[in-house]
Amino acid sequence: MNSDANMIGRNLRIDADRLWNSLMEMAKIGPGVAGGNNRQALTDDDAAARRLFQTWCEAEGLALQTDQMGNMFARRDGVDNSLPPVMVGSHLDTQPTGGKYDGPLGVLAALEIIRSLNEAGLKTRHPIEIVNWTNEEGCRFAPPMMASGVFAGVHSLEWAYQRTDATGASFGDELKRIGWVGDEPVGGRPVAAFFELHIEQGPILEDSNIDIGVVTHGQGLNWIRITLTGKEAHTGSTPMASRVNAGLGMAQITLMAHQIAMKNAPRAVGAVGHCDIFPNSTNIIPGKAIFTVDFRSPDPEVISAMNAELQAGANEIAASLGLGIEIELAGAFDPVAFDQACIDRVRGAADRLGYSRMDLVSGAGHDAFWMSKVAPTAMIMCPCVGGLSHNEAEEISQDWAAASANVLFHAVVETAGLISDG
Ligand code: HGY
Ligand code: MN
Ligand code: MN
Repeated sequence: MNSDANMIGRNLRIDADRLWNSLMEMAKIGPGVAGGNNRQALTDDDAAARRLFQTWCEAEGLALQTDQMGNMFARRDGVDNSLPPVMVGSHLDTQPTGGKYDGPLGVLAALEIIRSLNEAGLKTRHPIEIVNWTNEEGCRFAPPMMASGVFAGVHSLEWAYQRTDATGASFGDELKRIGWVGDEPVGGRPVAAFFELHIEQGPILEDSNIDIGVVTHGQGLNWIRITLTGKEAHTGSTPMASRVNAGLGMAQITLMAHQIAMKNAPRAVGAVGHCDIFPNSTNIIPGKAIFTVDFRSPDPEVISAMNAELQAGANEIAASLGLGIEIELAGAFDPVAFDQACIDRVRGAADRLGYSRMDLVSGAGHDAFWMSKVAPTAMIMCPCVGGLSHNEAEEISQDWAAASANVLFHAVVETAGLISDG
């Protein structure tokens, strides 16, 4: 920030109560059954959340544009609109048993920045765009961070439209059904920088009693989807030796995936979170099992070695049980290193505001991972209670939300260039 702007910038703070109230208001849409949220991508609840976000943006005089993946861009003009925008945002879709803050904190803190700039009557040199990325979670339509992936040129629009959920509904059809297919092309335009605020979703910040996570890197991921085909038969009258049990194969491969992750810990993690078994009847030997192994590591070589070991072991298990096997890479992204200049702005903002900070590697994937391919990008994290996330009991404190939103505020306006003449 220049010296005058620094005077103004130094006193910039968001309105903590207004941010918290917006978070609680958004959390009313797509409630879970235990205090969290079930607002999965492209459901009617996702559509309702989009409409509420649109209403709030329009109340701040922002111009809303939507692209063909349903990504929403709410724009506040700068003094020089020939300059590329500084983008700031996250996602509003949640897991089926998600929390209130995973995603919405990043979108609504961005909105709070605009509300605070409007209140202060301040302008920026660059335009600022708040972003709501479609389908970050990837739980209904794999892979995760799908729409930011199309924006960054990692996936094609056609490929994304063809992805289907467990019922066979396609992404493209569902986006049309909820009425959020925008006119704008996806990506392919200059972005000055992208910042994302997100809860840590792990225990490090809280255990260290640190306010701000300065995310320098993010670990990579492989989602390996396995389909096993056996033979449905009676669980009572079929001799053990002649069973072709897809459920047994899934259990053995799930255990093997865990053992591979344990062998590579702490440099890697792994689990099976998704599994469907058919016909899922107590007295029928499962004829089919579809499940997904989630492997992650900051080291891409570790991920590919784990993947190779899993595939070799899974084929052996399938052969020993007489099962058919198909293996698909349902999601993948490499480890990411964020932009040093953006990271330095986050560090400087935390120091200027007097918050404690520490560098972090993100365990979870985020839209910022793909945005780092097309723009200078950095992430800010705040602690979460017990490090818990992807659980309806996910919780943060209002102070954590306010502190991290203030750091985001300063990093964004420093990048956008605050104009001191208001
Ligand atoms: O899976 C992830 O890391 C993110 O929550 N989509
Ligand atoms: Mn998230
Ligand atoms: Mn999530």
